[in-house]
Amino acid sequence: MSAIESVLQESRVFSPSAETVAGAVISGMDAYHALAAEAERDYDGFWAKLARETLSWHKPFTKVLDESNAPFYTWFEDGELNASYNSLDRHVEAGRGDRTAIIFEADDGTVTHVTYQDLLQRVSRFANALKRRGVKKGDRVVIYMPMSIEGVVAMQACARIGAPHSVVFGGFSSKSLNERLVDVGAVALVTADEQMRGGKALPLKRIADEALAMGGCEGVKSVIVYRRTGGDIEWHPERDAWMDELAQNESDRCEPEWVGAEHPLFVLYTSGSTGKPKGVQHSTGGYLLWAAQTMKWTFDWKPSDIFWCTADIGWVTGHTYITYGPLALGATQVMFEGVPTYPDGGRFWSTIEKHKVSIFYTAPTAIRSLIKIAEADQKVHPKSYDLSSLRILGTVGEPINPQAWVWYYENVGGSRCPIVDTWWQTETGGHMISPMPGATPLVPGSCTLPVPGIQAAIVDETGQDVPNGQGGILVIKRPWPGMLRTIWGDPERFKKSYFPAELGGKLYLAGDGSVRDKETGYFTIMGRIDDVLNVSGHRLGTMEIESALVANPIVAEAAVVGRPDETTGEAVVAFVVLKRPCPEGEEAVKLASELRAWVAKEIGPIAKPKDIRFGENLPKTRSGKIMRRLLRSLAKGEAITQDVSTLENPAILEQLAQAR
Ligand code: 6R9
Repeated sequence: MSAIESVLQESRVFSPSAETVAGAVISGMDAYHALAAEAERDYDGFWAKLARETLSWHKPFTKVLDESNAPFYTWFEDGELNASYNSLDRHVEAGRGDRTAIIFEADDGTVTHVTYQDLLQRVSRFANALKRRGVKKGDRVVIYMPMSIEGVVAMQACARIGAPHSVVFGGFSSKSLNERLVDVGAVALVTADEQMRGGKALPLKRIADEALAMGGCEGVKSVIVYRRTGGDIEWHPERDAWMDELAQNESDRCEPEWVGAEHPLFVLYTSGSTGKPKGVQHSTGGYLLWAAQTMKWTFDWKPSDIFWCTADIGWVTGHTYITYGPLALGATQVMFEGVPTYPDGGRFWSTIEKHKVSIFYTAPTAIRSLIKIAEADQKVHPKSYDLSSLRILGTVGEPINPQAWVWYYENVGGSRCPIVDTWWQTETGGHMISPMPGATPLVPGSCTLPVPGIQAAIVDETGQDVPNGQGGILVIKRPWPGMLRTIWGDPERFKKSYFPAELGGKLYLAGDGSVRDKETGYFTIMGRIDDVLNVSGHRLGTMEIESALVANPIVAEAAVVGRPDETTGEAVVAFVVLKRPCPEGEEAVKLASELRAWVAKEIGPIAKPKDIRFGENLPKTRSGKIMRRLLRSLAKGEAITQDVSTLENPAILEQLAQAR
């Protein structure tokens, strides 16, 4: 039975306990429905009230949603605020400066506590340092850093001076970093000498130097380096500066730059269905409201909680549920530098035990890989740790199969903690479809119902609603505060990608297929409907990987598809035609490993194909189109039952069935 079939047949229901319901932010389904009804009655009024309650405004807004230039919607447009003020100053001003903001757990287990007061001072110093190096409101700063307090400081300092940041995940290659520096037009780059993961030091500064040397980003005048390991690096004195040295000379006070609510807070690149990553641009006011409000609702967050989101700050989950959501609420959170398997597969569980984590948010891939390890070795099984501090669990990034869900529920949550399976995207800013832990009865594998106020629906190719029980295209029917505002530098692509004319131009197209349950109306996500793969919760464009492969001088042609994978959700399979005769035996194995390393260098290790298959050609229709559905079957090892009568070269199928 496939994962999707098993989700669709899932009928077990796990309802929150009376105790969980009683103290909850959204307490019971009636409360959930009441919020949704309130939003329905007065959409503007609903969000305006939350925006006033949840955020501190320097200048109050008088306008709420403006649809006059659709789909370039604006929210709270004439209001002014600062995201860093909302994340730090206001908690200190309210007398909560001594509260721990971040409990940093380093790769080697060293723990550092930072209070809100400390964090405010560090952010202010660094913001002053950026200003001294000429960074102004509206300038873009690229951040290429490890998981670190300094990473959060860099992001918050940019927000403080109104300079949109663009964080590039530390696993990306110099070429990917260069593309992003060029596209966003960065004036400064913040990086680290090295990063530590699983006991190993990995170079960041060296990759950053390479990226800058590739050209096109001469606007980058400053490279600011966080000293993480003290490892050897090259130094360009006219351009490079140490983060700690710069900050030492600065005042720990820095007046926040008040910006309009629509001022871009950040640009974050994500894969789309063409070769070029999209710079998803988020606003300050609407985004911050979304981060804080969903943190409160979906995680049922209370001041007494210790929150832990295991995502990296290089992804949207790290932006919303590390840098902005928790800090905007004044929460205490754990931030983790390392990997879940170092020093052993019990690292997540020992860290929960050590810091008494009460809300734990991670990815299905991590759970699936830890299940294998725990089942093989009882010592690192979650049952060998005291996890009684936990009260809520969450997942994000990809569908979770019911088996993994139930294991997580029983073994990590002790059959006590609701699991919030949160569906959302880089573009949505925060959670969109998710259970509310003190209300929604849970069905394993379903992300259940929309966040209050969100109108999610399933439509056909023409934009018409389809009945429950029938699969279709997932759309959002009304603009929401946390939505992306545009694609950096490419408003046309924004319109075409997310508000396509074929669906009428008014529906937000998420790019996922979904189905709603006939009785409950619960949503189940069936995966991407475009050429985007989801490997371990990371979005990868098939075209991006294909372009990387054909950039290799020996490659003539390449096609990339996904194949279901037990651990990573999907795996990358590449079909490659070389400019030389089709290799066989050891030669093929050697070339496949060279091409894998090539892709790692071009994009980053996460994009490495798991399988590479060589052929004299690719299966094509007579009009020259690559038949991807055939490639998908080949990748899965399925017998070809499809009609291949339109295929130009049927003999090729046998050759491509061999994996390397
Ligand atoms: C937050 C994040 C977005 C894509 C999205 C979908 C998949 C995310 C999911 C899920 C099933 C969930 N996705 N959450 N699929 N259930 N709970 O992951 O953003 O990196 O932009 O990826 O991830 O396919 O379209 P992003």
